[in-house]
Formats: sequence, structure tokens, C-alpha cells
Amino acid sequence: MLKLVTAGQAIADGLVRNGVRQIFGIPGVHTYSLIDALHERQRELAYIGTRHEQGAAYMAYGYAQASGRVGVYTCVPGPGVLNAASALCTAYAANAPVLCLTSEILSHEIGKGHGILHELPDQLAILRGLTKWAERIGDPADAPRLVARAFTELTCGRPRPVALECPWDTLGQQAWVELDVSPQALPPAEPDPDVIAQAVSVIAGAANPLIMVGSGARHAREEVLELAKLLQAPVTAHRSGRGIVSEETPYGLSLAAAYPAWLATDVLVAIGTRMELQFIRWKHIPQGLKIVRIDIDPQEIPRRRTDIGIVADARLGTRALLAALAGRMRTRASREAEFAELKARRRAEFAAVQPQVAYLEVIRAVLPRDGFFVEEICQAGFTARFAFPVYEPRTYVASGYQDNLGFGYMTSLGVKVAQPRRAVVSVNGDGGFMFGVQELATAVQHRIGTVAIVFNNRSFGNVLRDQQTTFGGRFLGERLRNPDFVRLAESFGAAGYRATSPAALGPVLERALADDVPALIEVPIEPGTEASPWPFLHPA
Ligand SMILES: Cc1ncc(C[n+]2csc(CCOP(=O)(O)OP(=O)(O)O)c2C)c(N)n1
Ligand SMILES: [Mg+2]
Repeated sequence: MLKLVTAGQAIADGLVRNGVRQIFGIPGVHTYSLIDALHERQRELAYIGTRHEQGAAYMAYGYAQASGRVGVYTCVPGPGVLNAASALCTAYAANAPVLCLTSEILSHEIGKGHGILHELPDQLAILRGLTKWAERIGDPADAPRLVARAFTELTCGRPRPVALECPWDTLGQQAWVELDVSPQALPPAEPDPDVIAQAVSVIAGAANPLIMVGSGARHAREEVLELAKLLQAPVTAHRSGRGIVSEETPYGLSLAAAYPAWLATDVLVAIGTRMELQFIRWKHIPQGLKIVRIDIDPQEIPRRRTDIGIVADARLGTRALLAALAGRMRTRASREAEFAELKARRRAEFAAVQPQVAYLEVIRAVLPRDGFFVEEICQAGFTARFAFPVYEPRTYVASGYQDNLGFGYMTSLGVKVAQPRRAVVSVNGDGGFMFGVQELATAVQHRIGTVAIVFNNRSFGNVLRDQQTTFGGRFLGERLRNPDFVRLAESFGAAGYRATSPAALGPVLERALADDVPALIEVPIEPGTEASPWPFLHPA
């Protein structure tokens, strides 16, 4: 049935129809008609206004990462779009379904170069360069179809961000619009049985298989564990795949524990992963290695050397492998004790990365099993990639291959909005935390009870170490003069604490999590005193 609505109203309706319940953003004249339509639907669509577009987009990212649902943010065109761009490229890097909803200058001005408010030479080209798919809604009647298409892109195949822009005047323009348009639901890709048969002949003969999982396998935890048990193979992950196989089971290995196993690997079974660990971090490729991959993105497979590439959904592909292997394999002798010994040995070795490991042990002991740990590009964050055990998929939140300083605190707020009943801790350096410090105001205003731990070494500590060790102590731009973090938090209306040792952090973190209000815990560290985590991340 046709209805007389504005493009803004048609977009809001499309969001509701596609299951959106939460939006983050900052309004401006170009988006007023959209914001007004969201106001009209506010019983269905909650809106959190942020202090910077970067914050809105990172919150949408955290929301998507924590829940698997689509994270949505709105921003004005031009500088608003660009302010949010680092979060959009993070969503791209980490395969997160994030929708950027923005506007454009007046439709008859696009491409003229008159230089009017918020104009970019070619905004749509920029959005296309940052996303899987981006389109302009040029007519209110097209809005339902384009919103539906956005959700098809967001929910089918490889999840990655998308963007929609609708010019200022079009957003407020009325037309008779058919609102009842559903996204096309493409079934998940099934594997080719011939390719499965080839994979099975490689895998069945493996003496030392290793399973590597990435974010693409997060919904396949039962299947991956079953494959690990069948093959008696360890399972490892770099960042986004962590927790798919819990590190509490003998089969779940941190990247540090997996490295010695990797050196003797003869068959790598890589599921939903780009294999960054193997090709970029570990670099060394064992002689005679065969690589079997399952990936939903056919374009991903030829990017790295692959012997058998299975284009399929991770769960369907792994199930097909299990079914085909069932008849082919004899029961293998248990390697559980061997894996446990390997893990204990590596834990003893990386215990040298102090004081980070001691702090991480305290955080792991206090954070509930299903609590979220949001890392940052800092000494504790780098160390966490191998020294902080993860038990559940999605609970370790990182920034994919971007490693972009500052994403963590803002992202953690979106995580908490998506999972309000679960504990959320972000682990920040003093440098990175200040990239998103303004969102303390958002946390307090909207009662988003995350705990930010800020390791204050009064420096961009990683830069300081690099300049010390690689550039002969020629320091530049590494020292930071910081505010008093406890008083800073309090001035926003958040709880502020200071913990000067791992033992002191435990009770403070317990209390902060129990209170479930926005909190910051400063941990002072002497500059230059943290042991380098890099030998464990780049062992070669
Ligand atoms: C957006 C962005 N800018 C700059 C960098 C380079 N960089 C990587 S680590 C780092 C220092 C981080 O300092 P801090 O957050 O205080 O953590 P610390 O290393 O001191 O623990 C910098 C500047 C980056 N990764 N991303
Ligand atoms: Mg620092």
C-alpha cells in the first residue's frame, strides 16, 4: 500500500522493518528530516547522541561486534562522514555489519563544486572506498528498496559495513512510497562436495594439523571443536576468532601456545580467517605445508597461497568436512595432555612480559566468563592477545587489522549498549584513551556502565620503546602530559579510581563492575618500564 511520507520517514520505517532497535549519532541541518523521522519512531528506535561522530561510529561498531546485529550511526555529510571514517575502516577490517546513514548537500548542487556547507568533491566515492557497498537515495520512492538492499549486503555473505546517503532536500521531500519491501535473504553458501572430497583426502592424512579460526567462524563453535577432537588438532586464533574454542579446553591455544605447534604443522585448516597470524606475524611457513580453507568470500581465497579453497559458510563447510571425514578416519590417540603441557610451558615463558601479565591475570580473575574485554593499541592490549585467555566468542573485541589507536573506549560503550547485563572492561593506554575521552560524557548521560582501565605511562609507550631501541634514543612526539585521570572522570560524573599494583586493581575492579556505572581506573606505570610483548607476537 502506498503511503505519503518523506524520504527520512521511509528510511526510519526501513530501519524498523529490518530489526534495528538502536542508533548512535549526531544531528545537523542536513539530517534534520531524518532525525525528525527517528523522533517519530522513538518507541521502536532508541537514539544515543554522542560527542563526536567518531564516537557514534565506534559505538555502532562495538554494538555490532558484541551482538552480531547491525550497528547503525547517523552523521552529517562532509566533515561528519570523515570524522567517523576511522571507525568505518575498522568495521571493514573486522568484518562488522555497520550501517552509516548520512546526507548530502542539496541534490541540485551535487557535483557543481560551488563550495557549499559540508560539500566534499565526491562523498559517494569516499563512502564506496570505505565500505562493501554504498548508494545514494535520490528519490523518496527508492528509499525502501535501497534500505532493504543495504540489509541484504549487511547480513549476507561476508559481513562488512555499508553506507547510504540521502541529500538534504530529498530527506524532507514527500512522495507516495511503497514501504513494504523486504531484504533479499540469500541462503548461506553450501560447499561443493567435490572440493570437500579433495579437502578430506588432504586432512585425513595429516600428522600435525592445526586449525586457525577467524571472525567468520564465530557461529561455528560446536563444529570447530568437534573437528579439533576428531583430528586431535589444536585450534588457535589471532584476535576476532578468539573464544570460538575456549582456552579452558585443551584444544583452545593462544597464539603464543600455538606458535611451536605451527612450526611442525603439515596441514593448516583455516576457517573464516585471512591467516594474518601465519603470513604476516609468524611469517615462517613450514616445509611441505598444505592449506585447506573455508571462506564465505570467494575473493578472499586467492589472496593467499591455498591448496584447497572451500567457498562456504563456516558452519556448513565445517559440517560437510566432519561428515565426509567420519567414514575416513580412525580414532586418534588423545593429544590433550600434550596441548596442556604446551600451554603451561608458554604461559611460564610469557610470564616475563611484566607488569602487563600480572594486571591481565587480575582482570581475567575478576571479569565474568562471558564478560567483554575490549583491547586497545597499548602495552596491556598487545600482551592480552596472547596472555588474556578468552572463553566465549565475541567477548574479545579488537579492531581487526587496523590497530587504530583510540578505538577501544568508544567501542566498549557500544558493546555495553548491546549487552547491558554483561560486564564490559576496556583496557587503554593513556594515549589511546584520550582519543575518545569526550565520550565519558555520553557514558554518564546514558548510564552506560563500562569500566575503562587506563594504563598511564605518560607516553605513547610503544613509540617510546621503538625510538629507544631502533632509533638510538632520538625521541620525538612520544611524551604525554596528562590530566589527573581520577579527577577527570569525576568531573564528567563518572567514578574515578587509582590502582597502583595488580593486587590493588582486583578489589577496585570488582567494585566498579558491581556498581555498573561509568568508571575509570587509572593504573600509573613508570615510562619505559613495560616489557616488550612483541617477541611473542612476531617471533621470527
Ligand atoms: C590511529 C593511530 N594513530 C597512531 C598509531 C601509532 N601508535 C601505535 S601504538 C602508539 C602509542 C600508544 O600509546 P598509549 O595508548 O599510551 O599506549 P602505550 O603504548 O603507552 O601502552 C601509537 C601512537 C596507531 N596505531 N593508530
Ligand atoms: Mg601510554
